[in-house]
Amino acid sequence: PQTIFLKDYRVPAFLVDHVDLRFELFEDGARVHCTLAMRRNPDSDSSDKSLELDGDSLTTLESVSLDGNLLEGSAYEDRDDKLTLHEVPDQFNLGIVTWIEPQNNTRLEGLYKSSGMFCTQCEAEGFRCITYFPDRPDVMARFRTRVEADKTRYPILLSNGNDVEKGDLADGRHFVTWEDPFPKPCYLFALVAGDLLEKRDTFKTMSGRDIDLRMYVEPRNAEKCDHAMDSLKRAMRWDEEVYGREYDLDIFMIVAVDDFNMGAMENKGLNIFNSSCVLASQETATDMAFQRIESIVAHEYFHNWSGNRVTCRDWFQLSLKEGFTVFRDSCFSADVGSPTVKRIEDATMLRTAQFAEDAGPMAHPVRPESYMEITNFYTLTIYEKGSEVVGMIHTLLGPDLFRKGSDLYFERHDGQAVTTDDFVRAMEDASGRDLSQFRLWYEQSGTPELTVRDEFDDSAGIYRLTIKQSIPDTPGQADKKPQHIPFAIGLLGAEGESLPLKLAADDADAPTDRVLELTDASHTFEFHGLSERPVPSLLRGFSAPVRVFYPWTREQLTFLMSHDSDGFNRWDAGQRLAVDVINSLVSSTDGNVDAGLVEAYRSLLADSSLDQALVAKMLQLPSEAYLIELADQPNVPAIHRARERVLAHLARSLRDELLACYHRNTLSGHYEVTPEAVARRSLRNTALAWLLHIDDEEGRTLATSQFNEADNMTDRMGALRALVNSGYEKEQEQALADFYQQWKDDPQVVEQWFAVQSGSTRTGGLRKVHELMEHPAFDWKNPNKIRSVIGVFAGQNLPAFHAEDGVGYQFLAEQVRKLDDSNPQIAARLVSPLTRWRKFAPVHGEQMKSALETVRDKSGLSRDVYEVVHKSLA
Ligand code: B3K
Ligand code: ZN
Repeated sequence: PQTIFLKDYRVPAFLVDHVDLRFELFEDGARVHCTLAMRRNPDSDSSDKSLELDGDSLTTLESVSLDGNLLEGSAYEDRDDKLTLHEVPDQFNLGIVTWIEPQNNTRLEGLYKSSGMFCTQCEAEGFRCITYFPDRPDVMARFRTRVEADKTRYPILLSNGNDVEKGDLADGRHFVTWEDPFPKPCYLFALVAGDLLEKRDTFKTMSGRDIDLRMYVEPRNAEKCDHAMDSLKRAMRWDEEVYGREYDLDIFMIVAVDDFNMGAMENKGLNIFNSSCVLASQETATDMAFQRIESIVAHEYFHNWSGNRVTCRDWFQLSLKEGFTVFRDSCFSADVGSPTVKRIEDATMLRTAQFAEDAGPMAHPVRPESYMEITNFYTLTIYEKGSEVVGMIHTLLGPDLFRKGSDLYFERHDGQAVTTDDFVRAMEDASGRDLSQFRLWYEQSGTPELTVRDEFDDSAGIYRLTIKQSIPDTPGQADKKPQHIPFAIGLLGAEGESLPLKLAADDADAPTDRVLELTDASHTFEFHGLSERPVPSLLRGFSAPVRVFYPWTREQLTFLMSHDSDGFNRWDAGQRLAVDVINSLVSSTDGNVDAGLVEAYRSLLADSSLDQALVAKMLQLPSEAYLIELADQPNVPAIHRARERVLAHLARSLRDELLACYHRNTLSGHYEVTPEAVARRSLRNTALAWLLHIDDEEGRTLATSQFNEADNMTDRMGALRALVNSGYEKEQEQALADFYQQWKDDPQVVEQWFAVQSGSTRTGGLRKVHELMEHPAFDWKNPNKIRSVIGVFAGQNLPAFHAEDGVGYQFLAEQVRKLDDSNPQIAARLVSPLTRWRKFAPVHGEQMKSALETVRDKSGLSRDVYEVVHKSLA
């Protein structure tokens, strides 16, 4: 496969002003009539007379016509996924008719079928699987789409924009024509045809326009739409209030489909969602799912401005829309929920998974320089680190200047396809700040490391903080320049009070919170007027996506855990303490669990005056994945055992407190997804999980009755998970069987049932995974099922995946080889745990590597998997 480079970007030679599409949908295929109004791009310096269009997996090219005249085969060439017309005028209408087979499309890109309905996924390069087209985001056109299909099977026919015409046709068929007034790149095109139930609502915009909100779902999901609809309305209001952005079409539609490669897609006016990311009822979805749905619905809606009205010039600029939109949805979730908890969740994800990506063979900058397959670059780096980068601009500018910057960005670039640099320039122009060094965040890959040292000058009352930064080498990048890093800090006095941060002796009203700006490899800051050595609170609120090294003592961490005024850092101190305690047990089998940790958790459990949402987070021990990420040559089974020992010791020592916590947090009244209720359910389920971890009899009774009586999925799943991870085999089997019996007709619940088993380190070994894959509900064509069985096994069941004999690795490689034939995009995602082979001790690393080699050696490997495997073995 070919590598595509950012430096080779050229403006398109031809533009498309208008696209006229007519789809004839049948059971054995679809005929696509496409007419493009094209003209030479005045900004292009190419003098080439020929025209080249992209195509992929198009079964038959039926005809090509120019300005209404059918072309002879000699006038064009149809080869290697390109359609080349040898000579075209400066302006013309091009007609293309293709025949495609959506019913055989297992890649789920372009037009395909999911549970009997037709649907599309065009980002990034799926439109070329529908017809020949200049498939690149900087070609923006107005679309008119006529969809024709059998009226009984497909009563609902949807596309982007407004429906302008509909009617009946011969043979029981009908049609609807849609017109989208906004020019858009073809990756935002969408079509849906099916027998779907329609749910309606309305939204009045800030200028008083009434928007028709419609959700389309399969009839069996009728009762699962309210949460998404409410989330949508909250997101629409929030975008008006916080960014001044109003919705622009008259209709906004959401469709749920079961077979979908990712979470959702922001097609103009017609968002398509993976069912699991949009459908929810209290009986079938957990609190976590409710929150995820709210944030994804908001994310896709926010794309209407950050992505659709202003889009990307090329796919290297992907983070322009994704980083910014993730930042927007994170702020939204923080505003409607608990800001500290949201920050903890985002930082956890970043530190566990994005830092790992940055340290692995696929490391790339937020704005990559090259790729083979763009689908492989929908990564945590583009999304989450990209969001952190926008967040740092927000921190550096402050909310008012940031808003001025975003206003300028939208005004300046509305209707354009632009670059991350255009975004940063708008922020600079609106604020007057120089972000030239800051731009390195887009260009350099790798996670910056900050080493912090301090000293206290008793006689002068000065506390000195020295911060050194360095960025590790990553593939293709060495000797990096220092970056511009906002480093938020505070200092605590002996009583836990926040001390003023006087950067000069005469700094009268010094704040107790400051953002230090690091720009050089080393900085020393002096804080004056201190009577004793303070305890530093570093990188408050996780103000930058960096690693911080400071020689904390356990006393300091315990102190910060109970006194830091920054909620995030309180949590972080607890995590660092737990990491330290667990790691000290990794190498020794007879060491004791630090009593300080037990006491710290005891006071967390006892103090009901604390923010319970924060306590719920603080009680979660660092995950195995995070411990592995922190370690050099991690010994996975040893890490697992050490963490389990700490958990068991905590559970035994705190049994009474856990039982009290369980009962104190039993909720009465109807189910609500407020931060408080979520926190209480989470605390209660954590307490239960800990009790079952040590096979506590009373815990078992509580778990079985909670399982049987729960009126919501959070509690039912909490009890099921606790049982599955306990030694109570009889109860666990009964619960699993009952659960399946009750929910076997609901795919979203069956996915959770799969995941709880394949992710369990107690019962979910490889044998269990094989058993689940034989289960009638498992489906190789459905990405959610693959993720919930195979993905969860390799990503969460770490001791089993990293089993000594290497069978976990071989198993994964085998599944990737198999999946590569039907769905390369999912196969390339699935292989990722193997790509970190260099991180592990040779006994494991070599086995992982040879598993990867078996994937590499498969004949006919897709471009997707090829890129990941070859880069990992290079
Ligand atoms: N933009 C889509 C992701 C498309 C992924 C294509 N492989 C969803 C989102 O980020 O909102
Ligand atoms: Zn997005």
